[in-house]
Amino acid sequence: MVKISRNKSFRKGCIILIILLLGIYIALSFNRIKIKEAKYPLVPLPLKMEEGSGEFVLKENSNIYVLGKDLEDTSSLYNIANNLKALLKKSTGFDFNIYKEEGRDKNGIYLRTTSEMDKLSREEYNLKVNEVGVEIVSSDVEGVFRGIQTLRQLMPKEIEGDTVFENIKWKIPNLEIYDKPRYEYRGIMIDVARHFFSVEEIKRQIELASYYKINKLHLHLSDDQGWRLEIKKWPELTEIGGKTQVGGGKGGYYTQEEFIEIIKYANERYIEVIPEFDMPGHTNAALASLDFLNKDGIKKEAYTGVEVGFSALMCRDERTYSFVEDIIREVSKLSPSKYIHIGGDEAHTISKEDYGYFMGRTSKLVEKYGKVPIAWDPADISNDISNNTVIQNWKSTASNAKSKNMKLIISKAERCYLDMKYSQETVFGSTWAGYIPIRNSYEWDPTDYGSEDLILGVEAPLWTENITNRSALDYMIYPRILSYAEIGWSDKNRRSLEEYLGRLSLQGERMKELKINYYKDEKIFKAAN
Ligand code: TNX
Repeated sequence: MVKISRNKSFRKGCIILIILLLGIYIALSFNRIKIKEAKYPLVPLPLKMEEGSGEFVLKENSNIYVLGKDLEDTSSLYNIANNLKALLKKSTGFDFNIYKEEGRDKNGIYLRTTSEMDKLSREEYNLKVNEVGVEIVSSDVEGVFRGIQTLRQLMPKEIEGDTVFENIKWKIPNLEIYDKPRYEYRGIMIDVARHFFSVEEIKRQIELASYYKINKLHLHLSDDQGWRLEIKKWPELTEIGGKTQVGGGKGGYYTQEEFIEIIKYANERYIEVIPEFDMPGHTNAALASLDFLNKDGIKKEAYTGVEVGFSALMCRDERTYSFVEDIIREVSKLSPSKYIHIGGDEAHTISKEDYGYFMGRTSKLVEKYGKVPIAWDPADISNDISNNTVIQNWKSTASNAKSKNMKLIISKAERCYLDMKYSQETVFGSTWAGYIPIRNSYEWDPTDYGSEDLILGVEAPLWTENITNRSALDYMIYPRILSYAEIGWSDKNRRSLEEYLGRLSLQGERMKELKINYYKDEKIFKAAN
């Protein structure tokens, strides 16, 4: 008897143990990141790719050929060819000639635009590689530029280095790629208000982002802690508001000339710079610079903390609107972008009615100067806001925007905020929207948050309350921006985490050559460490 019951409880024990082990195994394998090895490091993933056999080898006697559908295109192609030549020279040591002539089946790289593709989108391109050479063709120079980034990623990783490598065969596999983006808006935002970043820092980020086909740079140019763009009509904004930042450092601002320099540099890389002035909240820097913006006519103290939501413009005072119009007038002249971002977030001390009224008037002022307004949610709750305003959706369900058929930029904090930590170990950033490890930055789709027809694209914002230098900027942006670049560009049905991580792991070697201080998640970047 005793023996039998012992046996029984032994068996019971075994079953419980097996169930327990199985549970642990399932839990572990669910959390384990699976990586499928990749052949090419292409990010974002192109729409179609057909591999051939053999390769083209770029040699000292190769050339670059450019031919546009008109003279203007030929000269723009010549400019991007010049940048390509400079890039190739650093690592190959070759000093290529650039010829403005047909380059089909000639030894080298042939860049061209054609009117036969006119009906296609500006960014759509074809890239062909055979034994003789490479050809990139598009309806627009912009598409050729996107194709060049693909070409760079097909070359040996050393091509991104800045010293000459002697013994490398500069080969490109024979293949054909046909590619175009899913969304027209694929952005990154840098908050230069909480901490200021120099023209050189911003240019570097532009250059790096363009490698991944990002096409918008949104600059958050004003907040409680700083005003960062010179406004000729109101020099106090930068003389006073430009001289602070979080923690009380020296701050800084862009002169109008410097701002134009950034725009030009970005445009040469087919990135549109979108200026934002955050209003009616997040305005302490303006309130500290100009007395007439204050109810009591007295300038506020400079603010260098990190609280949000306390400051406000007077929403029923005409002096506010003439000030807002001054800003919009000057900026619309300076900035070639289609858009002006007017903020609209966290105006916690303003009544819903006043807030709605402000967003209505300000959105229409933007339109008066020929621009399309962008505003953060909850600007869509305003009854008066122009329906052409694009809502940047970071927090709410944007249900008003959706019912009014307003376009959306998806920037959900829990998915897209580059200032969220990767994990508990991350030293910079914050956690209010949770941790965003690489997996979470990739495994989602914009249509989780709205219907495809309303979505203009994706943007990843980097808020800089505690991001103070280049190395921290790099660390928070890279490699997560590659996820957003791919989500914005590539076909939803062809994306999978496992496959992406294989390509990302190869990108680690490239980011190393590019001297990016990226977050080297050791589960993904074994080889590069
Ligand atoms: C919310 S996102 C803000 C910013 C902060 C950020 C910090 C948004 C429109 N407003 O003012 O910098 O959180 O993550």
